[in-house]
Amino acid sequence: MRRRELIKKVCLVGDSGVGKKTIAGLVAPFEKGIDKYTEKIGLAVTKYGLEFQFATQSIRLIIMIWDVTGQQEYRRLQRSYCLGAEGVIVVADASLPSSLESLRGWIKAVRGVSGDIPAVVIVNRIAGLPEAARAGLQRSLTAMLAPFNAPFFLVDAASSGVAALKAPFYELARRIASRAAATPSPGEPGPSRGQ
Ligand SMILES: Nc1nc2c(ncn2[C@@H]2O[C@H](COP(=O)(O)OP(=O)(O)OP(=O)(O)O)[C@@H](O)[C@H]2O)c(=O)[nH]1
Ligand SMILES: [Mg+2]
Repeated sequence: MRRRELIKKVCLVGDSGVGKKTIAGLVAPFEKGIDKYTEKIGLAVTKYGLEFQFATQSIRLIIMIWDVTGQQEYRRLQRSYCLGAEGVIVVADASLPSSLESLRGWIKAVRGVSGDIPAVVIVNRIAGLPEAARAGLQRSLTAMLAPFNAPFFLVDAASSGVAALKAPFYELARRIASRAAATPSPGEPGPSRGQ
């Protein structure tokens, strides 16, 4: 069994105020010093380690989550923040239709600089949605995101448990790890060549 340790950059994007910082904070609390940094330049990085087992290898994956603010004043920097990302999490707010309409644009913008990387979508603040509206939202997200091969997760930062908030991060990490399992990094021996 081959063991590998990989560090991958993940971008956390979405319109301003949709809950990116809140969700990232609940999933993996920021370190104090880094969080202060956020307020100044609109970026925080959270480290998150996971272990994946595949048929012929085990991968210890560390994802570095770059929380890229959605604020308009940073619009010009947002693409460059995502350079070199190997996964993207896009967040929207179920009570803000414009943030849902922005989802595709965010995926396209990040893939435009980082290539065809795995994407997952989080729709936050679903607590206030009546059952019928929730079903409608699920239908429209399914249709909207199918061309991007991006699964979506409905959550509520204020009332969902941490496990539900972690699910999209775990799913993205799983996709990144399985991609890495199939493609060796430069300098590493390929799976067919063994150790
Ligand atoms: N009631 C409620 N409030 C929420 C929820 N998620 C986030 N908030 C609040 O919404 C506000 C904005 O959340 P942030 O996490 O800062 O949003 P952001 O996406 O990081 O915003 P930018 O950095 O501007 O792009 C904060 O005051 C949060 O406390 C939620 O699920 N329910
Ligand atoms: Mg933020």
